Amino acid sequence: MNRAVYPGSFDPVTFGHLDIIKRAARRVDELIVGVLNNNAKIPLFSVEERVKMLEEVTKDIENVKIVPFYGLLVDFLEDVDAGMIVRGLRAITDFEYELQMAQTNHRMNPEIETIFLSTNVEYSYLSSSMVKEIAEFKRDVSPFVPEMVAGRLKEKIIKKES
Ligand code: COD
Repeated sequence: MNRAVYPGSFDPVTFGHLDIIKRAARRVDELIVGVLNNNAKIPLFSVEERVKMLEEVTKDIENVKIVPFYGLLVDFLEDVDAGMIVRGLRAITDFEYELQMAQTNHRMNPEIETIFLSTNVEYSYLSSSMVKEIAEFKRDVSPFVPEMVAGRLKEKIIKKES
């Protein structure tokens, strides 16, 4: 089976992520969206919340599975028996980090390849951190994230402030 992993923080999932998920899923038998659960980064949403949101927004794509992971990405790929990592490239600013990650992962396991999908121009400026900042200042985030995610962001910000 041609199985790939699209890993990320997805804190929260945006239209940019969703576009990469849909396009990657069309090219593999199974796409596993790996949701990072490492302690180093303190996310706004818990891993359970991020997984749930991803499950909801991908429910109509049959060959997509959402799985949380902890530790090294290469170990996760071995656990789920996948040989390919999918990443999205937005701009030159992504490139250095992405190349370093791809080469490190390949060095750790030469059987693993990373493929890059270029961002859809419509979403090239979009990042989860910007969406969170916009939401914190109570502006509308519906152009950037699915409606359900916009609702969860609103709830989360209200909870944080109370
Ligand atoms: N358009 C297209 N692609 C996009 C967009 C957009 N608007 N926004 C984001 N993306 C892409 C990103 O470029 C990335 O490819 C992916 O979507 C996920 O993005 P994020 O920001 O949610 O996830 P990251 O970049 O924080 O994920 C980092 C990992 C979790 C993959 C990384 O930290 C990791 O592998 N950690 C595990 C520990 C490990 O193995 N470390 C060694 C690695 S060398």
